Amino acid sequence: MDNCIFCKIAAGTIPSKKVYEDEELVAFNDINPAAPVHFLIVPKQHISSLAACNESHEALLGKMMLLAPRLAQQLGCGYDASGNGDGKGGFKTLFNTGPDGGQEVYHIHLHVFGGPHPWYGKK
Ligand code: DGP
Repeated sequence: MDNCIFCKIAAGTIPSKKVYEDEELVAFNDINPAAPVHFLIVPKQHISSLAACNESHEALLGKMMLLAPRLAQQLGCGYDASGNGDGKGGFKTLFNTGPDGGQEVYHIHLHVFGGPHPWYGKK
């Protein structure tokens, strides 16, 4: 999409601090971080929001979700899921959807926040 900022970031025509890229997805640091670690996982394909997804997007959405713990681990806020909520670390994931959901950029993105607990929920 011509005037979509995340399409431009995905294409590399607008700079960003990328933390991951493959043929379908890109992840980059949020320009206005709400936590010590705050990145966005974004499909290169333009999809306006979670509400615009259908069955054809299941694999892509699953890939986005599974990338979150992997990148969180790499960026120092992973969580060892072999326990039962004990141990340390962890992160929060969020899709804002639509005006009442607080969505500002209409290209679907998964927020990933990490850092000490008081930072959580500020977005
Ligand atoms: P939201 O649509 O409310 O879920 O959040 C959009 C997020 O995108 C917001 O936290 C700020 C971030 N953002 C907006 N424009 C840019 C940009 O040009 N570069 C980067 N890295 N992040 C951006």
